[in-house]
Amino acid sequence: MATPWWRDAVIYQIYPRSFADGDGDGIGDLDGIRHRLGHLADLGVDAIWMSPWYPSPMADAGYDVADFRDIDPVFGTLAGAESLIREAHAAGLRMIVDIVPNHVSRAHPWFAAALASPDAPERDYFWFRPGGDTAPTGWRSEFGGPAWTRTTNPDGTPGDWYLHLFTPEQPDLNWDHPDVRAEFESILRFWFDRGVDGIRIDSAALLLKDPALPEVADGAPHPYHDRDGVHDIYRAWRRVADEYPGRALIGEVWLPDPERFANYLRPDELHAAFNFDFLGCAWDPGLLRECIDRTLHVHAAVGAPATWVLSNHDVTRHPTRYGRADTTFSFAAKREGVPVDLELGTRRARAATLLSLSLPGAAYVYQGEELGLWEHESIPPGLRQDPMWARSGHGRDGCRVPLPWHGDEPPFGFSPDSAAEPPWLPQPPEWKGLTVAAQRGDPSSMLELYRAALRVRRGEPGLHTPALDWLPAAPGVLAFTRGPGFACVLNLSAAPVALPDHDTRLLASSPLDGDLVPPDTAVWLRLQHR
Ligand code: TEU
Repeated sequence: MATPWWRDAVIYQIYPRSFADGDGDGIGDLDGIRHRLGHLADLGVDAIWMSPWYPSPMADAGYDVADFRDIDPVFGTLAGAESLIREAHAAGLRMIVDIVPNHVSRAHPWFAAALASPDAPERDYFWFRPGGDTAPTGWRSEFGGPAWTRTTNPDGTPGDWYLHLFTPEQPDLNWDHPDVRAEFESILRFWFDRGVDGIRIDSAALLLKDPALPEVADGAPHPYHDRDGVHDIYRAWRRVADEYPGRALIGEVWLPDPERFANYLRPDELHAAFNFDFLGCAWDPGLLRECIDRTLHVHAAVGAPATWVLSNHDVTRHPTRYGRADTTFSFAAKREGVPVDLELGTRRARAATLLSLSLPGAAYVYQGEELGLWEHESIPPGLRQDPMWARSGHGRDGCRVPLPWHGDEPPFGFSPDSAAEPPWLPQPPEWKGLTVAAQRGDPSSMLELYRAALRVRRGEPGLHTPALDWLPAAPGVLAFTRGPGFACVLNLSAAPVALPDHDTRLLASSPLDGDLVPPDTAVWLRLQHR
């Protein structure tokens, strides 16, 4: 039996606003992606995860969806998306679309109808509650600030409150309502019928709320995080996905408890989920080893593939994280302007690439990661777009800056030369040396490291099995085999270490010093057949 693709694919995340701009309005679009599909095929990834491309007022960069069955005109058309799916398939790339079930946009017809009259039946699709001058609960938005907003009735009088765990422009849906469940199963079929290979499920653990609306209290079941009933929803989604052979459901599940996380990956629920435990882990040998072992143990318990992710459109890019004293990531601790050694961070990012691409399971590449892009933290306040920044003082714009393709100055080929508008977020001029054109063919570049690693991974049988065996190693060194002939050695110590016996060096994240592996360097080896 061939291993299902989603068990060990390398999935490239496209953030459509920032990948490539085809029509010169400064915002990425489907034509831009179409023209750059060759970059992905050449890179050697297996699939694309497309962040939301649906009609949206863009209050949260598309994660505020007004219509799940169409494409926002700033990106293109539905017909354009359908042909892009076909073109991606023709290029050997699977396509994963992003579904946002926890909330919709204020512009969604359901919410517009709900606001039109206090007695509108659509109100039951949301969490409207009467209330005096105080909100129904003290719940906080994930972006900071209150999670409730009071409406104004058509006659101008203060109206009911409605719940939004993110921005007020993203009212939460009431997943206790059968129409809501039916609607999303129909949306899944809509995209599966158009050939998509997978669905990324946004904020998957937030869908159900305790109808009694209790306050969040320690020791008590959380009123809207990871409620047991959410699993009935994903069992139903799995039944839909199973109607379409070879499709996968991939959850965005931010949950610190590994066992509760694994519940989402039981055989009759989601196929996979993002491993934020690994993403947030410190660049530390002991902690990384524990994280890897914990990940493999938790996933094996439910028969799900592990996944390895270093960056995405919500977190500080890892070359920046790894260049700081605190190399971990959490939304709570996220800060800008903390001193960073980018040379060190990039060196560690190169080693982390070889680590994540040689661990058992699937791996993710966030656009720009293959270029070694770092977090742009000096975007002028006036140009900031992220609602999280507006509500909490720390935002995500810095990891969402349009990609540099070629040239010596912004817009670095992100837009056609005739572009009428600058990129929607400013690119740092220092990215001059990080363009695709500048890196292509340069053996020392991050791009060529990714291309080489993905080429080796594709052809290395050991990397397509669940096997991983730790090798004895010096303090501060992680070393493991994947099958009989392949090993990865990662030196996280402060001193060079000797390579274990081996037959061939396949790839190193940074130049070796003879037979010594310098600090913050990973090496892939072919072992002598034992
Ligand atoms: O992000 C979810 C997110 O931001 C997490 O903080 C989550 O809210 C929390 O940990 C609860 O589990 C997703 C998207 O990736 C992000 O871009 C969107 O802004 C957000 O959902 C709202 O759709």
